[in-house]
Amino acid sequence: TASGPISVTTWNFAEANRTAGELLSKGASALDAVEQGVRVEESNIKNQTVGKGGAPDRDGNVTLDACIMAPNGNFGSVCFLENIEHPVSVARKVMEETPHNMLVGEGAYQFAIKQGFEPVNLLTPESEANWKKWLEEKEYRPIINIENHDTIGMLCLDEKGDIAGACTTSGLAYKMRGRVGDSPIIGSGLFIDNEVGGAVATGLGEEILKNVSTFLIVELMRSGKSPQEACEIAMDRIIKKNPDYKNFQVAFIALNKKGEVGSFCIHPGFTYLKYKNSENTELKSKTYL
Ligand code: SD4
Repeated sequence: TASGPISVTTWNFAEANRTAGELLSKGASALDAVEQGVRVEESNIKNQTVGKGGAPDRDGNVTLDACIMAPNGNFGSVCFLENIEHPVSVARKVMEETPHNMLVGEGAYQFAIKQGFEPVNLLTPESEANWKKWLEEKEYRPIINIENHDTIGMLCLDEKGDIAGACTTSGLAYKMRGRVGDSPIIGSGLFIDNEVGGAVATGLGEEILKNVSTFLIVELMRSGKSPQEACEIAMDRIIKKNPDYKNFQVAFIALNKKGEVGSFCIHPGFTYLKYKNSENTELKSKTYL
């Protein structure tokens, strides 16, 4: 590609983005880079919104959602997956080793075990203690608190100019059992089109799902909008549809095939990372409020 390889990631997941960026500079494919990159956060037990250490649902079960999308338009996705540390890699296996593209719950778990993934306990003492504290009041409302919204979404453009993406999360803390958000849903949490670019979302999944936001962002880029303009127009849809927008956060990042990036969020506080030419730069998103 004219721009050279580039990796962009939601939030300040520096090690994840560097892992992907360094792989890309060594000639790795965008698909391998996004998978290896987001795996870093899936294993990071300090991150209470992804993988191991993720906050449980209100009954104390950690249930994970993830997807991965390839330059050829194929994708794999797992939802409501328990006791597996790397849902993104299970999602990739769903894409590559099955005739399907989504598996959920027990079926996804059994498939993972057959593929050689080890069962692990995802609930750490820290997230268990936080959940027990939550149980004292059991009050559920989506938390605007930006710290809660730290799903990892990553987009990579490789040396050949191909683009891929991945998104992985434990979803909203203390959600209902069985709840699935936008993150594993193609077109909502993540969308890639190798002719145009890609987009990922984080924040309140219910709002992102209603608007099929990342598909919209990619289609807007197809019709000539910059990644920044596309993110802003997609956010307008969310804001117009729900007058309660001050009470939730949504954030988008987008990358086009020229290597241009854009980002937009409702509440201040959302940052993202761009790795290019051996540099991992933290960027502040433009915000609506
Ligand atoms: C979800 N979008 O499950 C995710 C939540 C999120 O950091 O981004 N959390 O709705």
